[in-house]
Amino acid sequence: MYSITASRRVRRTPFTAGVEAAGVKGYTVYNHMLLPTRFGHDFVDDYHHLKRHVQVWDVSCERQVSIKGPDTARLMTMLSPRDLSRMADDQCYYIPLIDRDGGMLNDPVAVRHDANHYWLSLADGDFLQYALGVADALGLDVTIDEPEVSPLAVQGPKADDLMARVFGDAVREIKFFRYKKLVFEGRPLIVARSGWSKQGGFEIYLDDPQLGMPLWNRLFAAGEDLHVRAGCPNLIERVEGGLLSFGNDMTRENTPYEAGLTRFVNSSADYLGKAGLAARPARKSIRAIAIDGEIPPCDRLWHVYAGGARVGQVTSAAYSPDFGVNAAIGMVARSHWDAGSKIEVETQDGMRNAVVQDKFWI
Ligand code: THG
Repeated sequence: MYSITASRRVRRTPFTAGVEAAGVKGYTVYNHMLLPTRFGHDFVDDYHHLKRHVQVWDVSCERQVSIKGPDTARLMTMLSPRDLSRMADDQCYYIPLIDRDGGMLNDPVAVRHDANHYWLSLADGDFLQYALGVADALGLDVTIDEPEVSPLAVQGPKADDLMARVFGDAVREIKFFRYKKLVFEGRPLIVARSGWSKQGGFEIYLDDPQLGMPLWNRLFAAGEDLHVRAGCPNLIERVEGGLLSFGNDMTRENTPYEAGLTRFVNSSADYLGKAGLAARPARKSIRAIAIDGEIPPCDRLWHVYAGGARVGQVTSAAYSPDFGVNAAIGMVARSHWDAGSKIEVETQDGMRNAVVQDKFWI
């Protein structure tokens, strides 16, 4: 296999030294930054550990786009089809961001500091440039930049116990997609109950790179008896949970409806993509798919067929040990999107029979 070469352009993070000392086995690049993909001897090893214990994830690549200033609310309202009008100052929202045709540009977690300051915790993509363009075209009074903020996720069933040892019992009171500012070495940090797994846990938004390794080391020292390990978003677990990967499972080609994010399209405002989106009723949609037989790594788009005609695609797939099935995320045309529909998936190792599911596994 090959390795990834870091550089100024493929950025290291405040935790990279810890990640390397923990024996990282694979990296990908996300928002021009290193993102670990594996620590154990295979994905299954990382998967079982995540579901049983607690892991610390360097997700610094979830870069923040900070939008600040008197016109922040106006810009946020223009960019997303999600109703932000009732969002509280300690709240996080998962929001689709769309272009004028309703095509998805990103699906960040929005973190609200106050009415005039948000962070968009981005998925892979250069959304900052689009936001700048919109703000300048509309003459909005906002400052848009990428602050020195690096999220560190603590995920797994023992996440509450580990976090309480480092940040105090206050962490236990944080509700889902809410945050508290909790002090580490004299510095208040945003600690949210969120993260890209279904195992529960937190994300710490570290805004001082100097504290990166002290925070990393403290979590590992505090969690020895909890079997804490370095980890990373796990392909198997996130496919079981139906957590979407922007750029893989949906792209600008797709609307939020097609991406299965209809519940986050509820703004009554005249956001930029409103008319475009209304003109594009979903003819295909995200589905959980169970694939028969043995499957190779899903490192490319797999076409989906029925009766010889193309009816969709599979974009993420992995064997799930807990459910004893090849779990997959795909997009399927209306004609075959009902649960129980039989389809065929073309992998690089050949055609496989598959069945559309009514829901994801967790
Ligand atoms: N946390 C933070 N930033 C992120 C991610 C994250 N940026 C990149 C990427 N992940 C953005 N994409 C997602 C996708 C799904 C979720 C969060 C970010 C998610 N979804 C939950 C679900 O679908 O069950 C909950 C959604 C809800 O109900 O609000 O968590 O993980 N900081």
